[in-house]
Amino acid sequence: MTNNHRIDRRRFLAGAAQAAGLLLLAGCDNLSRSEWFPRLLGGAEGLTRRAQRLLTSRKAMAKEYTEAELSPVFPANGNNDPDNPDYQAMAQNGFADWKLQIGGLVQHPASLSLAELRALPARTQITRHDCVEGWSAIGKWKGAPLGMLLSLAQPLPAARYVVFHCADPDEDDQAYYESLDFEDAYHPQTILAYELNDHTLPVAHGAPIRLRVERQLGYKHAKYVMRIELVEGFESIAGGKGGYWEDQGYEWYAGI
Ligand SMILES: Nc1nc2c(c(=O)[nH]1)N[C@H]1C(S)=C(S)[C@@H](COP(=O)(O)O)O[C@H]1N2
Ligand SMILES: [Mo]
Repeated sequence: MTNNHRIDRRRFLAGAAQAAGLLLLAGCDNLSRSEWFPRLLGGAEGLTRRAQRLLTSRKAMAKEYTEAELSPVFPANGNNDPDNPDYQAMAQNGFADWKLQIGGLVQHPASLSLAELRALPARTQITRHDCVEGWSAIGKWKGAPLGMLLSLAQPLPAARYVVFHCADPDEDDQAYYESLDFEDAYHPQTILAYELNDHTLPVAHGAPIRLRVERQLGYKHAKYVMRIELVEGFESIAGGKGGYWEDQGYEWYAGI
């Protein structure tokens, strides 16, 4: 790691103390954006009723549940133990050497250890996970709000999507990846979770961190996130459709 990179990281972390304030700033961004939402909806000449519902519902919070409603068992699905020697070595070591990279179209690229992520203000939420394969489970997730990390990294004006690169390759060595637009990336319930049901996130569920994006289907919730990249478009990444399953024909916006 270059010295420059270290300095960047220190500056990045110094900002963490102001994270709550920055979150408010991010909120303001959303507010100013929400100024044109009502106008858009008010003069909805070109908009169908269905499109209006889509716009308004994307602002909504996903339902949250109580401890009493937690599923007795939360199934693990998809890859549950990445076939990747680098990942296996980090897991052996309790992810002490793991670092989350944040880069691409940002002012302040950063790399954060698990301890550093855990030191940031956290959000805890009990939500229902819905997999397209036909099962659901209610779990309690704790993690760092993605919006806060993005505010610290400061996306450049050209950035439009947040891409999550994962550790697990499939049989054809195709890496799992996912992407969100800023609407979902800055949503308060979008977090990088490092705990499930009050325990350190197990490998089967995406250790050391996995995305929770609560108003979308299971496959959007990238596990084993290694690197976050801000991009203008995702056409040039893998199959070009913005995600591992999207490249095989699934919807990019998998709203529930
Ligand atoms: N990296 C990675 N993320 C992934 C998957 C995967 O195979 N690899 N599967 C997805 C699917 S289809 C679902 S339903 C959820 C399952 O999360 P869980 O194992 O915690 O239940 O993870 C999603 N994220
Ligand atoms: Mo799924």
